[in-house]
Amino acid sequence: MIYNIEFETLPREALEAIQFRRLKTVLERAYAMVPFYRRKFQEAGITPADVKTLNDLQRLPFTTKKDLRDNYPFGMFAVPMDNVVRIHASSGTTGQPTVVGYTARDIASWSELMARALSAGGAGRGDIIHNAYGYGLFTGGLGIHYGAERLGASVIPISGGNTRRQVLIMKDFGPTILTCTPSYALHLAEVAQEAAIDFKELRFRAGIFGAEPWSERMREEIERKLHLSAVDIYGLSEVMGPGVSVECQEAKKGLHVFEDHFIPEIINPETGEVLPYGETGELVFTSITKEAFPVIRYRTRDISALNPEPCICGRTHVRMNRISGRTDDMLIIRGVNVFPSQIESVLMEIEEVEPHYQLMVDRVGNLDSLTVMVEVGEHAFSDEVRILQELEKKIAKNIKEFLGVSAKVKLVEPKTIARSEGKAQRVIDNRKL
Ligand code: DLL
Repeated sequence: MIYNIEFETLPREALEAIQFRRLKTVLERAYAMVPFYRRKFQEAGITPADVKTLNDLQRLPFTTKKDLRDNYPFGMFAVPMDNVVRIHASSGTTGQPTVVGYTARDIASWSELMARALSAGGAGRGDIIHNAYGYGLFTGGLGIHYGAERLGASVIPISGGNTRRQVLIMKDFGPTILTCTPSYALHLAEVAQEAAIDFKELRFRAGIFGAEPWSERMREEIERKLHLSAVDIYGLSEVMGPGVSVECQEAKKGLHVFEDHFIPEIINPETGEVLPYGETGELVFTSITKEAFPVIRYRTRDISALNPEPCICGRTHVRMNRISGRTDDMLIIRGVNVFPSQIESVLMEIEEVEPHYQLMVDRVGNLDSLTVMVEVGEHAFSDEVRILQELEKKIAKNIKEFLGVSAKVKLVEPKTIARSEGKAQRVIDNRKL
């Protein structure tokens, strides 16, 4: 169901008129209120008044994660602190977290966009949403929560962790929609099985999964194990949180970007050049409604492509492809570029292995080595050593064939790779230590 039929199905021309008007307002606010933006614009020799069409957006400078860090904690806020009603922060794997703020109106827009996203994922009034995204500084828990309430659904604010208890609550409360990271969804399936709870007998109809990369094969696996229909939801704290884009249940082919609130661009990460629709590159977002923390041409480092083709669901907003990696999670193994998602795709083709894996990169002498650790199913693990060794060889051969990189494959026992309650840690890069 389309939650906001008027805005989600706007014809392109009307949508662009709204985008332009909102863009002008946000540029003026950022220029007037945030010293960083004023300085950046002045260095580029441009003022908000010079932006006369949507295309002029391309003349504005980019904003990077480093810029946000340099202004830690509140330097990028565009409203006085007494208008800020909420603060979140992205954990970040290295260095300082990025701090973001929201006015009451920002929270209202975010709730609306999350209501749209949940609705696109199949939720509605009368649904019970089991929300296992973490509550706290992370935007996942509260973002989904406010959207669920706006939608008029019932939300169980279970947060992450205490997985045993979660599966009991699933059995007793009968939730119909599951929201969590895809890796946690698989973990829930495992723990349910241990507790002799069959997902087939639960009431789940749909799941709205995101916050970390996952593949099409991972979707199939989740749908099969959890007996629900899974869609992908994307977002990032700097731009808002979850609900920047989402797949629709009708097509499940690319994520609709809520373009009346965010303008997406794809750029060549090396040159900064804007790429046409269909080409793959780094996603860049400009927020055009946020008051407290506007971002202008924010470089996400996420890799995707934009697809303007009309969608069978009726939404007119452009779709982005599922994120295929990050410009900074690309591993360069002896000169070959490899994304963890590509390895995941190769692994998921192999029937005997489970969707739990970890990549370890080491440097021995001057040479990089990649070890792929992947779990095998209970059933396969009881096989003879010789059979397991052959399986390792087969996986290594496929990785070499599809990605051009040699990897050492290590099959590990079921349930030995650490499970995460939020985002899974897929790569351990010992080269940096
Ligand atoms: O992960 C917001 C979120 C919460 C999205 C719940 C979806 C559901 P951050 O912690 O700031 O925010 O992390 C943002 O996570 O730049 C991507 O690299 C990655 N990411 C988020 N969603 C997806 C997705 C939240 N669907 C960073 N597919 C982003 C792939 C994703 N990567």
